Amino acid sequence: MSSNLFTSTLASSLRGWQGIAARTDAEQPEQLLQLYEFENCPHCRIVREVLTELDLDAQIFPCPKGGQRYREELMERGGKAQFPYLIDPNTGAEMYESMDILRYLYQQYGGGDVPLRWRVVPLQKLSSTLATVARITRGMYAVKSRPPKQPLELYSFEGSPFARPVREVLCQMEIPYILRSCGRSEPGEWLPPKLRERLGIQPGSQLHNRVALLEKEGKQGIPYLYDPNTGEGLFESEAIIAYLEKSYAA
Ligand SMILES: N[C@@H](CCC(=O)N[C@@H](CS)C(=O)NCC(=O)O)C(=O)O
Repeated sequence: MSSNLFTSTLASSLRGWQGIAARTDAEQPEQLLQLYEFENCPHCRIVREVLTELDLDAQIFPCPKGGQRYREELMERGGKAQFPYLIDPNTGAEMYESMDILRYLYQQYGGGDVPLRWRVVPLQKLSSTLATVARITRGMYAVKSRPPKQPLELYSFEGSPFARPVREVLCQMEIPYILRSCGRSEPGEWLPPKLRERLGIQPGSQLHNRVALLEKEGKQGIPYLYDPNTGEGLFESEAIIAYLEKSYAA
């Protein structure tokens, strides 16, 4: 196992594997939520975990430290460079503060009740900070890149050790993308994909993005990146990262 995958697995473990299970009963907004964030920010991670749990898609505007593309935009809009910042065009709500965003998302799209585990805020923040430490500077600082014309699309769930390195590279390169939430809602999805294939198990997820991915590509591997600028669709984190570097590195 590479050190990248090892520390990514460690980060997911430190979070107690939150940001994997998804509910099937949450309401879907008509217009995409918008999130200004960066990948290795402990507060942003909490919001992304809730997006996975509520099966919500979002347009991500990556704001790594030293970034030029979206930090300025947020400064103008919200008045300060603090992350995360959520915009909900469906209701006109906009806000800083991860815990306010979390409560808002549960209220608006999750039936109102905030699960008990989110009441122990200091513990949640501590373990998210430890997960950040585990990734050191990955997904933290901007690198030079060429902006795509249209945002990319990433099928991902927050706790995936394989999807995280892809999100980190998108973040560092300040590449905007539509996060297509693809958590797990069926017991069979917790089996490793290769074992699943060998046993002939098709978990039969009802989550809209997993259904769409199966229809489009014939399988449900996560992460999956689609680039509307070139028409390319790729599975496998290493192949996706190589593609991003080839296509968008300055
Ligand atoms: N209480 C806030 C704290 C947010 C916060 O401190 N975010 C850090 C990133 S982890 C930040 O915005 N730092 C400024 C920067 O990165 O420029 C929350 O929970 O959202």
